[in-house]
Amino acid sequence: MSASPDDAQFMQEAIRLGLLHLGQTSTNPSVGCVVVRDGTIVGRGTTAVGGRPHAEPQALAEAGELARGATAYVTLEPCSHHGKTPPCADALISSGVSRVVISVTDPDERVSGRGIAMLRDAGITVETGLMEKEGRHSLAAYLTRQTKNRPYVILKLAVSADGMIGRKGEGQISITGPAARAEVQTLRAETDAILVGIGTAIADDPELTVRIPGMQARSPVRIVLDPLLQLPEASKLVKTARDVPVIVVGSEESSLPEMDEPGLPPSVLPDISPTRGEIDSQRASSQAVDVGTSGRAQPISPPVGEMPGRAEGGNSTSDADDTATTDLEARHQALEAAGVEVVYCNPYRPDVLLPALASRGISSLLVEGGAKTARLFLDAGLVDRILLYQGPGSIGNGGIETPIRKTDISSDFRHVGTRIVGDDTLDEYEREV
Ligand code: AOF
Ligand code: ZN
Repeated sequence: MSASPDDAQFMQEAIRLGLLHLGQTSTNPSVGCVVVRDGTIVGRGTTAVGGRPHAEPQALAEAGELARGATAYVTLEPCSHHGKTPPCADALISSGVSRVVISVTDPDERVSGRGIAMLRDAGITVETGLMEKEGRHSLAAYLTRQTKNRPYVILKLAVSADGMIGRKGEGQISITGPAARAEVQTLRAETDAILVGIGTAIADDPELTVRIPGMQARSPVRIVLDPLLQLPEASKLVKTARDVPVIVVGSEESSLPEMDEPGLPPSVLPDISPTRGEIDSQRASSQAVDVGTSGRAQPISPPVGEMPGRAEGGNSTSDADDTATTDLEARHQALEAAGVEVVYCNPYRPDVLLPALASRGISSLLVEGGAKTARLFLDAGLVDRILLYQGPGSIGNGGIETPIRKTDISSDFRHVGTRIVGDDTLDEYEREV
C-alpha cells in the first residue's frame, strides 16, 4: 500500500476518536473516522454512544460538500449491511470521497470484505491495513467477541514491593496510590463488566463502580463468582444492585467439573442483557444452548478448586442436601429481592462462563481479584491483557501472594512497556488480538 506519513497521522487521529467511546457502544465497536481534504481534517466521527449512528455518516455530515474528492480514514471497514442504519459504504460512495483508508477489516459476517468491495466497485481507491496493530488494539473488545465468542479479558493486579496483593483478614488495603486508582477507575468506565471472586467480595466489600464525577453512569456490570451464593446482603455490591447491575454466578449441579459430560455444549447464562449495550439477538440465541436460569438453586457439592472463606452464617457443606437446598434457595431469593441477578453456571470454568457473557453482549471484562480468580483465568489461558501495578510499600507478614510476577508471565504475552504512575509503576502485557 502507498501510505504516507500523513496517512499515518490521520489514521492515528481516527484511532484516537474511536477510543473516545470505548465501552459505551457495546456490542458495536467504537469506530473512528476522519475526512481529509487537501491535508486538512474537514470531518470527524466516532460511533455514537449506544452504537449508532456509525462513525462515517457523522464525519461525512460534518464535511458536507468538502467530502467530494476527499480521503476518508476509518479504523474499521465501513459496513455494507442494512442493519439498524443504512450501509456506511453507501454513505461514503454518495459523499463523493475518492479514497478510503481502512485500518482493520471487519470480521462481522454481514460485512467481512463486502464493504471494501462496494467501495472499489464504485471506483473508490481503497487501502487497508494502515496502522493495523494500533487499530486492532483500539477494537480489541469487539474483535475478540466477534472472532473468539468471548469478551476481551483484562487482568488487573496491584502488587506490593514484596509481591503481595493484600493481607489476610484485613479487607481492602491500599497498595497503589491515587494516580493508579484513578487510572483503574477510567479503565472500569471503558469496560462492559468487572469480575471478582466471592473471597474478594466478602473480604474487601468493594463497590466496583466508577466514581469519577460525571462518569458514574459508566459503571460496568459487576459479576461475582459465588458458587454457594454467599454474597452478604449487607455488602456494598448488594446494596447498590438496583443502581448498577450485579450478577452472581452460582454453581449449578450439572456444571460442577465432576458432573461434566465431555462433548456436551456448555451451559450459558440467560439471554437477557443487563448491560448498557445490547445483544445481537440472532447471535445470542444461536449460542444459547442451555439456559442455566434463575430459581433453580440446587444441592451443591463442595466447591472444586478452592474458593476463599465462607460468609458468616454460611451453610456447612456437610449439611444434609435438602437443608442445603432450602438454604441456597433462601439466599437466592434474598439476593434477587435485593435486585441481584442470580445465574447458574460453572464458576470454575472461565471457558464456559465467558461465551455466556459474550452472548449477553459483554465484549470486555476486567478481572479485579483476588489471587485465585486471577489464577483461574490465567490457567485457562483466557487473559488478553495484564496490568501489573506495583506499589512502593511492603505488606510483610500475613500477606497474600500475587498470583503472577513479572518473571513468570507466559511468553505468549508481549511486554508493552513500563510506566510510572504517581509513586507506582505499571507493567503492561498483551497478547495478540
Ligand atoms: C461502521 N462504522 O462506526 C461501526 C460499525 O447493528 P448495526 O446495524 O449498528 O451494525 C453493527 C455492525 O456494524 C457491527 O457488528 C460492525 O460490523 C459494524 N460497526 N461499522 O461502518 C461504525 N460501529
Ligand atoms: Zn456502518
